[in-house]
This record gives sequence, structure tokens and C-alpha cells, in this order.
Amino acid sequence: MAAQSRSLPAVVLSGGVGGARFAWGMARVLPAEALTIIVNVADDLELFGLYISPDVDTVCYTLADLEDPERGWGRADETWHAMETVARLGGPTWFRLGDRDLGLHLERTRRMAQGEPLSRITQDFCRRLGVAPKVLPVTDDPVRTIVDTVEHGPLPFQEYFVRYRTEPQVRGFRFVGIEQARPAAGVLEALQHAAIVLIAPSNPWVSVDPILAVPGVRAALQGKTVVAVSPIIGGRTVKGPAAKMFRELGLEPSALSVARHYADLLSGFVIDTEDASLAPRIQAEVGVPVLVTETLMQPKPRREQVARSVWEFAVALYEVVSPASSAHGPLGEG
Ligand code: FO1
Repeated sequence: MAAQSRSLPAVVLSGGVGGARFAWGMARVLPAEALTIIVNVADDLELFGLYISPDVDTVCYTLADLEDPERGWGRADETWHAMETVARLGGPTWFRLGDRDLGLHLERTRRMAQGEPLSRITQDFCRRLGVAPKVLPVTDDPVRTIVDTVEHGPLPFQEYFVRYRTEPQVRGFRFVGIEQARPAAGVLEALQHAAIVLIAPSNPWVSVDPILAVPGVRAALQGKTVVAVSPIIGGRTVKGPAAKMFRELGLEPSALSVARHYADLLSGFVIDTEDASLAPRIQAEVGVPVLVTETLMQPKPRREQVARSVWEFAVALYEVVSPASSAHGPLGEG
């Protein structure tokens, strides 16, 4: 059975470092042709005239084993000479762009200026970097997360996240441009073809919601086996401000709150062993089966173990609603 379940087509919705690490794990569980990663682009920004897409780059670098292991974003073995010059000349240095990373922004900006869509450039860069699974920005249209904060009012995402180090209190989020955004070429096709959609342990508010909010994406999840992994363990996030955001929005920072956040989308939910006591409440309140397993993805071999546990749980749920799947040919095709 394991052989067949390996080749059910899957989509991972990813943003941030946790999402990229989960995608890396899934790339070791599934054959490349069965895996598509749909990535958030609402963190994107323009700086020095360059188009920067942090969540897309973090997924590509991580899948290519090029990412800096401590930071999780940007390149390993990075140098910062260009930023040193910018600093010496009095320019903005709050958003750190390494020399190797800059090369990617230069080439992407050049190709976008010629009218090539981000999704086409991204797939070409991933191919050239040796990334086998398909990586798709959720949209090629401009969408920008604005974080409404108490101290500074509305802030562009990266100013909230990097310049102010996520310290401002959040009051809400807006995804400017979302109403006009269309799914990038291949996004709806990947979702329609997928047997299983996995929501990575990313920030529900600013990584996953901007993906789900692109018109057409939520609808494409209807009838699919959708499993989310909680990014909150024991009331805290491993990395990033998700737990703080829940608290500032007046919600309990817990795996239960994350399950409630995704509620109507879910077929199943994955929580860490530290939150095992929450499983009965989530099952009762959200009405979906809960997998309790180790979800920490450090050190690196844990990424594949987490991905494999989540995958086997999702396949079991899929086969309950689609018993025919086990009868399908080797590709598990519809
Ligand atoms: N995160 C930081 O905390 N400080 C930075 O200076 C920074 C620069 C940066 C440059 C390129 C890139 O792809 C990501 C970068 N990030 C930085 C991470 C970025 O803020 C992402 O949005 C987060 O990973 C959340 O998705």
C-alpha cells in the first residue's frame, strides 16, 4: 500500500520558514511529479528597485538545500559586501540582502521587467537550482499584506516583521489587491488534480490566509482531503509571531485556535504530542480526526519524519472517502 499512497498527487500550501521545511520533508516522501508547493506572495516587496519574494525564495532555497540553516531564509555561506556599501553610503539596511541572494533578485527583476510572470520565472529558477517538485506562487498579481498595528497604524508586512521585529500589537490584516488577484497558471489545475492538500505549519494569518483568499482557491479545496499541521505547540510558535498574533487578536494561542481558524476546510488536523490533551476537544469541536505526533522539524531528519506521519494520516483519511483509490493503477490517477 505504501508504494501506491506515495503517488497520490498532493499540494502543499506554504509560507515562511516552517512551511519551507515541511515542503522539504514532503519532497522526500513523494515523487516530484506528485508534489506541487503553492506559496504565499503577500510578503513580497520592492527595495532598491528590486522585486523580492521572500516566501517563494525561502521555499526554493530550502528545497535546493541552499538556505542558511540558522536563519531559514536567504542563502547559506552568504556575504554582505553590497549591504556594507549601502550602509557606508547611508542607504537603508533594515532588510538584509546578501550578495548571493541579490543575484537572484537582480535576474528576477530583469525578467519581470520584460513582462515575464513571477510564476514562470520561479519555475525556471527552481529547475536551474535543481528543485524537482513544482513551486508556484499562488498569484502573479500584486497582493500585499498590511498589518494594522496599535503603535504604528497600518504597516507593510516586512516593516512589521523585520523593521519592527514583530513587536507592534496587531489589530488585523488586510491583503491589498486580493480581490483582483487571479490564481497563477497551474494553481487551480494543481488543486483540482490533487487528491490531498496539506496546509504546512505556517502562520495562519499572514502566510496561509493570503493563499486561501485568492479568488477561486478556497473553492478549489471543496471535496478535497485537506489536512493542516498546527504551527503552534504548547501555546508557542517555534518561529515567528503566530502565537503572539492570536493573543493580540483576543484568541487563545493554541492548536485548538488554529483548528478553529481553518475549521470548515479541514478533513484532519495534526498537533504535537505536547498538545495531546487538546485532541478530544478539537475532534469534538471542529469535527475532524486529529493526529497527535512529533511535529518539531529540528534537526533536519525530523522534517521527513514529520512529513511522512502527516502524509500517512492524510492518505488514510483520503482512502476512507475514496476507497477506489487503492484500486487505481500504479499512479493512483483518478
Ligand atoms: N527576515 C528578517 O528577520 N530580517 C531580514 O533582514 C530579512 C531579510 C530577508 C531577505 C530575503 C528574504 O527572502 C527573506 C528575508 N527575511 C528577513 C525573511 C522574511 O522577512 C520573510 O518574510 C519571513 O521569512 C517570513 O515569511
